[in-house]
Amino acid sequence: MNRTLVICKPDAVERGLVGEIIDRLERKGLKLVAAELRRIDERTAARHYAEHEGKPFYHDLLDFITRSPAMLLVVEGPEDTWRIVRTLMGPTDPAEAPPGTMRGDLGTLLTENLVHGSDSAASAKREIENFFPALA
Ligand code: 3AN
Repeated sequence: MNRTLVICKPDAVERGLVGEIIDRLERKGLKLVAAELRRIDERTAARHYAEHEGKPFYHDLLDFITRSPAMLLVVEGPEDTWRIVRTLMGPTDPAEAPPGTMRGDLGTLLTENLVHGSDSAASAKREIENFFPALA
């Protein structure tokens, strides 16, 4: 089996969409192996978004992801589960996300796009270690 990290971001928790997001993951056939509502601390957020350090939106991104609790999930499925989750999420920009995807159905803003999913097997491993060291 194969695992990936999903974050229902603060906007999803604030809007009451966590159930909807988990429902879609579960109906697809993925299994929850960890779930925690947690306000992400600055250091964990900085490690998570290290690839964006120096970009113009970096500080807003950290402020957003740490502003209120997020629902952190580890989900399990077949090979390349990260790819299955990314397909369910849709593209980063909700304006380009097709209907049927989480971002296409539920969001309008690039800066508050509801969910994060690891973008490779290597990212999944690193991100699970960052948020759930006991699972690594
Ligand atoms: P994804 O969340 O699809 O993996 P990333 O990792 O490229 O996308 O971007 C992480 C987050 O950074 C996005 N969810 C978005 O909120 C923000 N972001 C990415 N690109 C931009 C941009 N050009 N302007 C503002 N925010 C951005």
